[in-house]
Amino acid sequence: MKSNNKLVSTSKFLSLVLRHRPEVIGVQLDPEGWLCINELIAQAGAHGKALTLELLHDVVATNDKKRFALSDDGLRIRASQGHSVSGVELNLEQKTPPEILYHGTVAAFLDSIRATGLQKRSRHHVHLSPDEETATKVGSRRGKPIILRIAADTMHRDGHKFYLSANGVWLVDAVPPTYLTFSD
Ligand code: HQG
Repeated sequence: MKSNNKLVSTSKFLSLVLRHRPEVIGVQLDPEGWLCINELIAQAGAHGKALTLELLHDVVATNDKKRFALSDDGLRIRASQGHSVSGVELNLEQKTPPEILYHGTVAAFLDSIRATGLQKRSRHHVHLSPDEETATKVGSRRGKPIILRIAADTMHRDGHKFYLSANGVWLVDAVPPTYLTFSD
C-alpha cells in the first residue's frame, strides 16, 4: 500500500482529470465520464505524472469518499460525482430519496440561498448528504458549517428528480427555497 500522501495527491490529480479538466493530459472522457485506464496511465506519464495500475487500484479502494469507480471489466475509471466538465452525463438511475436530506454550507451564502434556493454553481448537480455528519464535513471545507435540511420526500413527490451516486451522494438539479429549513 502506498503512503497516504501519494494516495491523496493521486486522488487530487484524478479529480482534476476525471471531473474538471481532462485536457490537461490531452484526453477526452466518454459521454458517461469514463476513461480507459491504459490511456490514463500513458497520457499522465507523458505529462510528467507517473501512475501505475496498482496505484490507481489503491486510490479507488482507499479513497475516503470513494470518489472514483472502475467499470465492471476493470478497464475504465470515472469519478462517481462532482463533475464540472461539459459533455459528461453519468446516466444514473432516478431514486426515491429519504424523507430528509442535508446540505452543508457557510453563512456567507445564506442570503443568496434563501432568495434562490440551492443552485449547482460550477458542478453538474446540487450535492446533498444523507446525514448531518457528512453535511458538516462538506460545509467545513469553507468555514464554520451551517446545515440546511431539505424536505426531499416532499420535493420528490412534487416531481423533482433525485439521483444517488455510486459513492452515496444525492444529486438534484436545484432545491427551491420552499423545501429548505434553515436551522438558525
Ligand atoms: C453554495 C465535495 C450561494 C453551496 C463535498 C456550496 C461534496 C450557493 C457552493 C461535493 C447557492 C457550491 C460538493 C446559492 C448553493 N447562492 N451559494 N443560491 N446554492 N450554494 O463545491 O455541495 O471532496 O460545488 O452551499 O464533499 O460544497 O469534491 O458543492 O457551498 O460532496 O469529492 O455553493 O464536493 O466532495 O460548492 O460540495 P460545491 P458542495 P469532493
